[in-house]
Amino acid sequence: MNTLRIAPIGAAVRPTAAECGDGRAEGRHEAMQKPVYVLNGPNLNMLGLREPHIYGSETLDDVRIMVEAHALALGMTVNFRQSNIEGELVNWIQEARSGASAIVLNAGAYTHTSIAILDALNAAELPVVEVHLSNVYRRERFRHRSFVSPAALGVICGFGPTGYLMALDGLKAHFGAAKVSRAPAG
Ligand code: DHK
Repeated sequence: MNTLRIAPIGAAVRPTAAECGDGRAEGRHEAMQKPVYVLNGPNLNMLGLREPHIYGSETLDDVRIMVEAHALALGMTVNFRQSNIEGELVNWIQEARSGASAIVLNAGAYTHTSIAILDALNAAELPVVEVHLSNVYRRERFRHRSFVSPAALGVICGFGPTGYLMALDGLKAHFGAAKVSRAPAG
């Protein structure tokens, strides 16, 4: 007979291979063992100083601390980085293909210009969540076009740093992390 094992929210319950039921589910679970790369593009190192009426008063370090704490609560790990250099972001996305389970990307202004980043994201073959602190659709027209969106599982904008946490929640749901699983009666 089987009993139902219910874990507290946030606690990681690891399904056995048999519990996974099929290879795809098992593969998804294994993928979650790797960190989520949280990548930030140009000028995001200026958060806190830069146009606070648009981007808020938190620094990028504040955002990193929030993201790391939220990931911990979800039973995930993150690798949080920022670069002003397009090629460095491309290199990190290439690295993520084997080193990450997913990518959360705020590509800053490269969102609106970079085919190189789009190509790298497509090559990475990972779930991608595009994040923007501001609601880009309430801003200039040139911010309405995104070269990241065609490669993204989802897009979050306008919620400030909370958007990064929402991205992790979305990935957690996407990977279907087991909160309820079956175990043999003891
Ligand atoms: C950040 C930027 O640096 C801008 O170039 C984007 C995005 C919007 C944000 O809202 O986080 O247009």
